[in-house]
Amino acid sequence: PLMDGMNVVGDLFGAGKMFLPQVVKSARVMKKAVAYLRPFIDDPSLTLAKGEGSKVHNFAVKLTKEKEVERKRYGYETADASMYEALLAFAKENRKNPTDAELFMWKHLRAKQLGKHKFRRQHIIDRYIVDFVCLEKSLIIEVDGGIHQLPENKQSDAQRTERLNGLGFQVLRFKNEEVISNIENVLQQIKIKLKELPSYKINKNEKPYSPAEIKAANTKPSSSEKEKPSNSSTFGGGQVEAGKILMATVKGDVHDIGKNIVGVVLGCNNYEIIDLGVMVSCDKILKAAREHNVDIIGLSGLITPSLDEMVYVASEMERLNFKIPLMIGGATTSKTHTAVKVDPKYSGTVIHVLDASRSVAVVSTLLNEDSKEQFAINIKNEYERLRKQRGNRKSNKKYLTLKKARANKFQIDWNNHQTLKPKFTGIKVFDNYPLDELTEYIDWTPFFSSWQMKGKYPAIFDDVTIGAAAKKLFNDAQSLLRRIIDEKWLTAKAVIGFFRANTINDDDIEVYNDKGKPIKILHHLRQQRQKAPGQPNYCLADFIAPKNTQQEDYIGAFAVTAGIGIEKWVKRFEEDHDDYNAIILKALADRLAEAFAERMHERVRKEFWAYDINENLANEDLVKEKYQGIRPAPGYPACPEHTEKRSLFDLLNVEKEIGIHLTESYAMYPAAAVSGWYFSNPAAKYFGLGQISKDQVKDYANRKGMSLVEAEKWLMSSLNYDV
Ligand code: B12
Repeated sequence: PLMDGMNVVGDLFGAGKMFLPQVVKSARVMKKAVAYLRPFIDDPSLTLAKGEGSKVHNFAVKLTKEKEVERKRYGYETADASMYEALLAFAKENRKNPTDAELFMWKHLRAKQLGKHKFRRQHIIDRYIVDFVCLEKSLIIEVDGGIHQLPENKQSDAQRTERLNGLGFQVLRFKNEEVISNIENVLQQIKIKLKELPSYKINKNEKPYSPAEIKAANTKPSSSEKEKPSNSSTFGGGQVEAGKILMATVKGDVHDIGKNIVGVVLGCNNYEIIDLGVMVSCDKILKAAREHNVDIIGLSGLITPSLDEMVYVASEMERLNFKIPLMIGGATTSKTHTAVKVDPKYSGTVIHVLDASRSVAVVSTLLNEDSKEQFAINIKNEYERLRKQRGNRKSNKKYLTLKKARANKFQIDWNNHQTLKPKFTGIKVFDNYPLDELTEYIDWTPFFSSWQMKGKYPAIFDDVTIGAAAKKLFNDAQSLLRRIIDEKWLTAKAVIGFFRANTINDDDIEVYNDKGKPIKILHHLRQQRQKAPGQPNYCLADFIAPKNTQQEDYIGAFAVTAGIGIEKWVKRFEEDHDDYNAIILKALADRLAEAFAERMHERVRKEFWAYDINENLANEDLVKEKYQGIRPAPGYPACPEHTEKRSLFDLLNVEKEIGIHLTESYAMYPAAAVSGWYFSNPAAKYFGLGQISKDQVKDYANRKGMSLVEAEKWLMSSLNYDV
């Protein structure tokens, strides 16, 4: 019953009737219960007195008896007895919060308006909650939102319909838009169906009837029932049998919120998750996959360098003769990259999965004996098509040569510009920054997107569909944030620095010590897309005075973290099977790190560089970047090349001063960390580099003393050509 409960949760999520935070929260209850019962399940010798059977057995017998009593008391005629309790709360919730289309439909079905037939809404049948049902006619009406149009959800809907058909119900499905815009036609179709179907009179005084009895009472079996007998194990995300999935964040990458969310969602659908954590080498992944005999490998990655590592894992899987499917996910991954770079390396199935809500349907199809072969062929074909399309693409984008792009650089009139010296040069360390000061700088919108809840904070609370769930999540996050601060769970540290600097060779920034001796060269990249007349081709170096202007200019740098000490608390939550709070904690640490970067930048503008001492912006304006100057971070669109973090870390002595480390892929550990540059010039603005041509990549490789191949590897996501 516990796993069934998890399946219900997974199913409601799949059907778009439950949101991610509720899923993860429910999984916590289930996981704790499973952990509690595990010793009894694993060891049947844990028995009561002789002859009484195992504790588990007795528990189960008692439960069944209680359920029998309840069954009579509640009279939940159509529900699976073991699931009724678990589903009731959701059914009530759904009734309270109908979608616009459901509400509209209900207006037309309620109070026996349609041919005097009684309809119920959000009714439990077997292990499902159906939108509307006329029990007398065994007719179910489902009103589907956009999520049902996804191929993977269409499949689980089909399985659900098959199951309900198997129980003797006919199912009519309508799209939200059809209901709203063409209700007459919808009602007409329902009327026709009602006429066709025989009646089964329900007598309130009869003993409660089971789904099987309903089925028997129907004279006309459904077409799918004739073809296939119902199979009760198809419940829960639609899988025929659950499997084992290995999940890992690849070598050099530290992010795991997305991976963990996917793990919980799959866990709710009966899959066993072998989670290897973060920064996992290919060797370790493949060894564990063999040891645990897993059915699928799932890789996660957040930054560009991880893409290459995924390609490597795929080629190693091929070399070592693996056959199991490989799933690719994470912020920086894409269907195109998976099709073009990863898929050709592995003859087994490779599939990109966009988010947690799609993962269940993908996994269930990949493992379903009936569907997996065809699905694998379809995916291979689709990716082949994508590769061809990409090969044939005739881009109408025009690129300038690097020389021409440089000639069209952004010009600042340096003769009429007075650069401003910061209040100090060199570095300044903030060892234990008060977290309380950071809370008002938190941008909450990304916190909700981590949980797949789209909408801007605070307007998200008014959203008719997700508002209530968002508010609950927010309240839970606020309570945890209070504890983090009061009980000093996390330590925030920062180091900032200002250095004399001038632009050299158009695109590089030379950094000097106080005596004017060059100590570092920062390498930047220039936009190469042909721009509309009058529009420059930007490079960050344009915002620093060129050396030949004789102007003494400055650049700033920062590295902040709010994640020091987090491991202990995450571990505690995880040991307590509490993914919900573990994920909230990590997401809060990320929010605090970003808030810290925001607050530090504000202090830089007002205090440390002091070029805008009178600035007075609300948090909203800060989020909208209404301030003077910018703080681009290596990896972000203006400077997408991650290895430049090495120079930044050297200048600020980050490792030693505040303990943030760079991995081999230039990810920062602790994960809740941000680092970047400060430009103070009023003309400095954020921009996206866009794609660049080979002439620039060659030039960049030269300037950095890298091979072309290496430069192409680091710049993979920014190339306008295939390698
Ligand atoms: C929040 C955020 C942060 C936070 C926290 C990041 C984190 N913990 O994940 C902070 C502020 C700390 C941060 C820092 C940085 N960030 Co950031 N960040 C983001 C942002 C806005 C959202 C990422 C996120 O948390 N999403 C929510 C989670 C739940 O989604 P997810 O991880 O993608 O997972 C979902 C799916 O991808 C999928 N999935 C994930 N894994 C798997 C695995 C499998 C098997 C399957 C099936 C599915 C699956 O399901 C998940 C749930 O639905 C993205 C932009 C974006 N819109 O994605 C940039 C982004 C990821 N960051 C970026 C960068 C560059 C950085 C920094 C390097 C900047 C810097 N110099 O400081 C640092 C690096 C930090 C470090 N430790 O190294 C870039 C990466 C670009 C690139 N190509 O490399 C992005 C894309 C922004 C951008 N547009 O440039 N970042």
